[in-house]
Amino acid sequence: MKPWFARYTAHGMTQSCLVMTFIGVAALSAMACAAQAVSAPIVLTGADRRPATSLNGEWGSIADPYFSGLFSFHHEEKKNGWFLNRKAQPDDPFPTEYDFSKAPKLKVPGDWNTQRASLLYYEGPMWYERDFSYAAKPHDHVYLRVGAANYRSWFWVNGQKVCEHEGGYTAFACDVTVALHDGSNFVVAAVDNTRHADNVPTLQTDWWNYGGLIREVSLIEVPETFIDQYDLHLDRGEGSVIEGWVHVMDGPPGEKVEVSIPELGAKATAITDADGKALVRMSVNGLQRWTPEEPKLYKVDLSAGEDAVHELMGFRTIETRGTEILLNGKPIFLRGVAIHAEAPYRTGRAYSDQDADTLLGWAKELGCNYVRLAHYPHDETMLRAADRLGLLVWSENPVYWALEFDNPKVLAKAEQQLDEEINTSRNHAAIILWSMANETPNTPERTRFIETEASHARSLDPTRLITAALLVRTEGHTKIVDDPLGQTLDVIGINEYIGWYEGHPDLADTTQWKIDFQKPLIVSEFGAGAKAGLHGSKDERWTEEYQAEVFRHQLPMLNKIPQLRGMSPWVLMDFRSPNRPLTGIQDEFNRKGLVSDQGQKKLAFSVLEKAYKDRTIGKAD
Ligand code: GCB
Repeated sequence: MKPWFARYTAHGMTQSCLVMTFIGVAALSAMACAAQAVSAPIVLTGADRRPATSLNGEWGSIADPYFSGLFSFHHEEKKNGWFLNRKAQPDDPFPTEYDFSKAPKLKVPGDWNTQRASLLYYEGPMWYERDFSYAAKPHDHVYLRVGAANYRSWFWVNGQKVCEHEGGYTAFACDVTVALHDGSNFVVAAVDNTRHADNVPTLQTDWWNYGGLIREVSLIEVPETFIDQYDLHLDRGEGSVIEGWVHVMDGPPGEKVEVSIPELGAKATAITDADGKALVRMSVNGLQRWTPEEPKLYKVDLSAGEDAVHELMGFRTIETRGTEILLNGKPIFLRGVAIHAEAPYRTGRAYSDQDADTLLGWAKELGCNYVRLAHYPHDETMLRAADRLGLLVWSENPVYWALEFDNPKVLAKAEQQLDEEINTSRNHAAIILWSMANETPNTPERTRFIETEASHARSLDPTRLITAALLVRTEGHTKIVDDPLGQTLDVIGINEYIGWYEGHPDLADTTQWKIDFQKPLIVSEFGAGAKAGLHGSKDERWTEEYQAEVFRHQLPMLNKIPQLRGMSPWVLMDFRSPNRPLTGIQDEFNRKGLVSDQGQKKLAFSVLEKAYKDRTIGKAD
């Protein structure tokens, strides 16, 4: 995501640029692109707190593996792309070959893979179209807000290109003001989930590459100058000051911004600077801090000129001291579980409040005060639910396994997604950790890449802790945590699979740990596969008994690590992954869930629940 001062950039390429990119024509004049540039998408903080016209529902859809809707190799002069009209027009020089109104429907939000059997494995471009009516209001700006579109997406309103976006798990908003008209309108989107080596994530992951408009889509109206982003948090130093900033888009400097928390009788005013940013400091008396036990949320009103946002926020501090993690100044142990954004009971991408409540409800039942939301930013419904339920959150950038770490374009993509993740969700009290990466190979290029990413994250948000899930080395019976990346992190995350990818569960009993960093350590993954309902001996892989046995040996081992400050076993619920083909057992699901995709709790669930509830794991807090 480009900063707000660089809205008009090559990021928003024109149709011709896009075609050229697609067919790989190198000799495209940069001038030609720039001349017709559309605005780059922006991040609208707290978009879900604004009144919106939902565009969720059924969209006409056409799978287009050759991207013919955009371009035909045989008819280079073809001008009538599928984005221009709802259906081929009579004056089209080519035969009528598409009609969105007759095309099969796809539900938005929702991945396409789990909506139609023939699309389960589909990877490629998909066209979407939907009609909507709009009553024009003079002076308003209108944004098309997309919760996430995996992986690349392009949008047209009434045939006019409005924006494009890369990155499958972050929200963005496209200015559609000039493309709209009074009355009937239509929006066309092309979403392409083709994997590429230089994408983030890259070619291989251990989750399903669910494609499509996977999160909510809506229209949001704002005044001509409006609040696009803000950050309000409790000052670490002084317990009774809320500080931060509010950014006003498209306004002249000197715009007055007001922030108030009526319940506390607190109010602050500030003036925007030349960049549109107003720094806020507000004394608060009698603030009840947000904690997992009492996740107190306050209504917070922000306003600037004619614009207003009504937030719901908690306030807490997070920091480290030596090997401790301090929440509100007090040491805390993170009793957690890792979660994919996989929909319970129906599979596919999770997107609804109900999905979030079910997943996080199971985490609460386990006795968790913390969740690792793996391996990409989850949607706002999860974060709102975590704020409400009192679950601390690890939020993750999809820098997963072996990216092209020596490719500056890949770094730019990772940073763009990080910008969008942080600017969308920085006001959630639940989030305490920004995770830069998962299980990346220890090479100098990788280390430089993630160091750059980490300093970027710190410059965007110095109030939270930076982490990453590292790989561990083994020498004999000793696990060694010495990845040089550890120097950059505030909290070390490590993944290990003793008893599953490595030896028998009792190998944990004799395992020693050598950790080269005097910092808090979170075991971000351990676990074992089990098919729900498959019972047998504790030595028989894939049985619930075997999985429970892995937990029984892991927990005492982990308890001996002096600087252990949390854990998030892998994983709360079984999830689809093409890496897991074992017929009759996996059937293309990663079966390391403590709960099956159909909600059956496995034996290991109660082993972990008991340890968390009896506080036999971790230091008491
Ligand atoms: C890992 C990965 C996770 C996989 C898991 C597994 O280390 O971080 O994405 O799903 O192992 O099940 O192998």
